[in-house]
Amino acid sequence: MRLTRRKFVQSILGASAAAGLPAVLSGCSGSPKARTATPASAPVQFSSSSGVVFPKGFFWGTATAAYQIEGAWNEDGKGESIWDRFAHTSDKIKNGDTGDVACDSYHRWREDIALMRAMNLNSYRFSISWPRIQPSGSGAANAKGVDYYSRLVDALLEAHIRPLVTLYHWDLPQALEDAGGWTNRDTAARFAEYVQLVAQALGDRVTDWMIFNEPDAFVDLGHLEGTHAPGRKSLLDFLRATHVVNLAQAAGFRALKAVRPSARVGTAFSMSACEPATDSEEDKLAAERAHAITNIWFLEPALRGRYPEALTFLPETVMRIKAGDMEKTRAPLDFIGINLYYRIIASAPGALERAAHAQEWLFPVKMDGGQQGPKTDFGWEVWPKALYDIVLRITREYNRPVIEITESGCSYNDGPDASGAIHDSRRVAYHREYLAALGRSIAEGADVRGYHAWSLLDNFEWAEGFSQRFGLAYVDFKTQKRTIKDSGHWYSKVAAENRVGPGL
Ligand code: IFM
Repeated sequence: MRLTRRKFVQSILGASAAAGLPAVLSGCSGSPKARTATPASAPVQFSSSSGVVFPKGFFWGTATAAYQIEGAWNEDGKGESIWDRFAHTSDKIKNGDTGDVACDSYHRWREDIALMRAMNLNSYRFSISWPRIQPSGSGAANAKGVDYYSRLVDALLEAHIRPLVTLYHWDLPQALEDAGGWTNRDTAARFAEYVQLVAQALGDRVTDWMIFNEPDAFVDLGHLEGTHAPGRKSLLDFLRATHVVNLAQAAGFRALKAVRPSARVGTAFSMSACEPATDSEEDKLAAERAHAITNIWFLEPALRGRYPEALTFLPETVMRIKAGDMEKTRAPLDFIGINLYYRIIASAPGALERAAHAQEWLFPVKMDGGQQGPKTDFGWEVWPKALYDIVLRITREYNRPVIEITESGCSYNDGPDASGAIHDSRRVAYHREYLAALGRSIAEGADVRGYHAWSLLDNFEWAEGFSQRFGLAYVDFKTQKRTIKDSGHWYSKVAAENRVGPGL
């Protein structure tokens, strides 16, 4: 996810250009962690010393995803997903980890709600596993799967926690992948049918929905880089899946609204502020192209019925765009979900690189991570200003939409000390500084309604298995014991007081 266009760029510029892109940029694709001697704590870019108060009714939440926490991979009639298949294939996931049990939240969801209550949270973003509802991707709903989510929703509402439901967080039914997956146009129709079933089952209680989580990530990592399920490595598949997913996003939107016209529907887009490496015109153009491919590749089709202007050279026939399709990709989202972790530094490739690949289809941009801020244990730069920049850019360019921060967080692998406490002060600093940056963007006019820390629990981090801990609560994966970390205790005060700043 994010910074994941490495292979796309590589395919176009060729291997020599891509050699300039450090592996660490492939984010959750399982890249090596570059621990550097940068400062240990989050940089203070926006002072919170006088206090940053959030708007009344602000949503304080955490986010999770079904495959990353539920486990119970083959219980109660659930079908196989592409992630089950991928994780069960050798050498795909670090240490051979799988999501078969994960955090066992399928059985321990009551404990997880208790954690959120203890943290004073009023919003919970979780995803629904499509193959739990439709084991083979079509046909009638599996009653036991529906019951699980129905009970979860009821218990959340009873705890005064808003359910914010993601309809697809990467676990496609394997049967649909066998029929071509996201490169097959029919998958968009199957997806709309699934959305309709879920809306009928939960729409009387769930009011806020997200169609997709990070479409750019699952399309890129799963179809071009091959580091995520279903593990394809093809530029053609990447382009074709892009278009089918854009059609599915709008088809899902319409299906939901048809069942529940008053539902509020968005998508969680992964975004990064894209900065030019220098002031040169070439690097500025590269930054615009990086923005187009990273941030609005799935947003422009929804809101404006087109692919981003900076990428107008895309071949329609290769993407299998049919006449009238771009009208079909339109979905007037009620809000924009932003998942943001870091920034991108974009630059134009040198003349030599360009000359060497002049015959290729040119997409001249190199993307690197910033190097000034401290790094998380995943090797991602901590750069709060990225959140401020992207929130204000989206606010300016999309007519001040309603925004929710649907994810932000950091992986630090601090474990319990002798007394069992987890002192993850770097995570506290991360969220404090990102929230201060967010507060400033709100003060400057952005309409931001909520912030969801990734994640409630340490969980299955895709190709990284259990090696990257993002949770506000620590999970002992042997016993499944949950312990709220210092960051979770801190976040509970932030949520209760609706502010960061002095003493917080
Ligand atoms: O764990 C992922 C999540 O599934 C999607 N957004 C980023 C997180 C951290 O990599």
